[in-house]
Amino acid sequence: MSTAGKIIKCKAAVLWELKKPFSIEEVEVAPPKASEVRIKMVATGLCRTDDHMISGQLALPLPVILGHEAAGIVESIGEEVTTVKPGDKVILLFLPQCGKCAVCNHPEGNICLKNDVIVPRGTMQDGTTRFTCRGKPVYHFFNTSSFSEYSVVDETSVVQIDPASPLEKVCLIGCAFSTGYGSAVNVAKKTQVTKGSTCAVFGLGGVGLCVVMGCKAAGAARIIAVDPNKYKFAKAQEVGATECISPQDFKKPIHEVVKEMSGGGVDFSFEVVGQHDTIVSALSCCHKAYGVSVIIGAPPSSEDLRIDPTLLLTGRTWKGAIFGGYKGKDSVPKLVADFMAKKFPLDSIITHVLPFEKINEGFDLLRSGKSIRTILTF
Ligand code: PAD
Ligand code: ZN
Ligand code: ZN
Repeated sequence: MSTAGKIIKCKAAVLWELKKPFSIEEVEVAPPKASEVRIKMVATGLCRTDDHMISGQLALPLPVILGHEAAGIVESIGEEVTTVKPGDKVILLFLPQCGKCAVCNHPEGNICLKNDVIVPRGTMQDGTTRFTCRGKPVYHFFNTSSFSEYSVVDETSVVQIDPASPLEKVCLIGCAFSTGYGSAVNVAKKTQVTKGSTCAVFGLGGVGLCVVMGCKAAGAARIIAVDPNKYKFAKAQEVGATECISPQDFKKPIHEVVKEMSGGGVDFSFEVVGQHDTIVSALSCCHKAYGVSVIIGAPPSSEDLRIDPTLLLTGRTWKGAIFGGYKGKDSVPKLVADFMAKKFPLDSIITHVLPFEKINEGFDLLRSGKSIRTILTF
């Protein structure tokens, strides 16, 4: 490869300030260090988590290159890299799997201790960045930074996938699909949705719709979908929701409505919005004796949530999951294989495909509730 070992100049969407549009800039992308991989991006999805970063709901250092739901092709690798090689089709992993830490070595759990998600530093493992723009270092995001034509990630944050897979679709396995689907079928055995159960899903964005798919795949008999934006209902029904309701259509609190609909409380509930009120509603609407509620939406950081402990005392289980509980290096290639075997659809949640330069338009669509997932292609 002629670019290996050299700085690559390319276009990236840089966020200089919170709550401002991205500016498309020329950036310099340094070659990968020993345990790193440089990737030519092919497709990236726009996720609400990126938007939480833009709005400041989650904290991170600036200027930054966001983006974490992506697929691309390996351009070059550092000398210690063994699991991918130039030319491989890959998915980026916003949750790494180092294979060495206590979490990676435990059968449950996926928050590898090498992650840059819980308290983002915005750097590579060695504390430095590979991006420069206008002479200034630019921070990484979740060790993925896919809103750039080229990005450098640690080897633990990338995995090879089937060379036949369509990258502009399977990029969704890098976040929305795995997060939503895995939350239903995989988030620890105890909370796995059971056959014939009743589920409630709060929030029908790209992630919430994949929770609906997961509930259906696990054999749920009823899936009650909740969202104030009724535009989302048709898609929810298409992927398996049996009833769709808007909180705005009822005078009483939505958890009371769901409890009544399910004869005392649902077996499983999922919060896929990222707000405190919906986190509490989701917990409250699951059955007081055996209900399980899973938090998926990313709530505002460093704010306390108050709940009545009686909600748990009576027997409810309250859980959370990032990336659907999947260990990325192990699971993502299998999920891509399942997609190739037509075990689940991804087309249903892709409503828009735009060229990378139209990234600000893509986020406007997300914020106005007019899109489910927008894919940017490079
Ligand atoms: P999205 O914005 O596409 O979807 C959110 C949906 O919630 C929209 O359809 C809204 O209309 C709906 N909504 C808003 N208010 C309410 C309400 N009061 N009741 C019910 N629904 C409501 O986002 P997304 O699907 O990309 O992401 C959803 C959340 O999940 C978001 O907080 C994101 O940061 C988080 C997320 N978490 C993980 C993880 O690993 N845990 C991964 C990806 C995204
Ligand atoms: Zn995401
Ligand atoms: Zn690890």
